[in-house]
Amino acid sequence: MNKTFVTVPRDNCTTMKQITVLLVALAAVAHAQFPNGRILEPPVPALCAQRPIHERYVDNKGYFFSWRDPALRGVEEDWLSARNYCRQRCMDLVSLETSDENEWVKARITQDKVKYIWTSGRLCDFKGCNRPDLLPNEINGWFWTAELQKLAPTTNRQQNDWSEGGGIGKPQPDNRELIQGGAAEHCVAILNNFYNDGVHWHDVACHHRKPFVCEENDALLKYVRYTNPNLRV
Ligand SMILES: [Ca+2]
Repeated sequence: MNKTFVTVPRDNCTTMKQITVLLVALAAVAHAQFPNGRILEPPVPALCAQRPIHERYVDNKGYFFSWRDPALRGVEEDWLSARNYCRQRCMDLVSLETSDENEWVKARITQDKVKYIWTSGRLCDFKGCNRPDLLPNEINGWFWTAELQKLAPTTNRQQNDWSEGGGIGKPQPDNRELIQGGAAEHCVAILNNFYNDGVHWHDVACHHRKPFVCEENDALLKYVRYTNPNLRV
């Protein structure tokens, strides 16, 4: 059965006003997330027009698997760089909002024998994340950044795909690296049986480098089509 991995229905924004609001919101999120000067990149129309699509899902949305691109074979990126690669091409890191989409992506990771990938999942850990519905943060603060869509609470194990194992034998998200004196694990990766725990979601420190999966982003595509009416995007 296809389960939904988010807490509220997907927002199908259709007007340019809404898209503009979304882009402004994304920019604000970027500013808040990356005080070290790195930014969330805007789409590049020429790159959007040439975006490479490896496969399409049942909803016809295009997906890009970084390891299948000859130029990116063996290349691993940190979470923000991976997002920016996608975003410059009117895509974003993959958001797994339903169990069907999750299984579809996981099948490709398994088939291609990829160790792990970045998704767009992230913990809301910046200004504005003290909203009551996001608390306690480690349970209710996870969201798909590409769609600004909240994940189900981590305690609802039927509505997510967090691994039941990990580096210290605890269910994910376990913030293991922080507990062991390192960085906080605030980004969501899919690990391919890395801890003999199957193919499931893990919280991982965002500075780690991994291959990644991009998914076409409706808001970015609409924005670029609207602002570049003569470009075939
Ligand atoms: Ca973890």
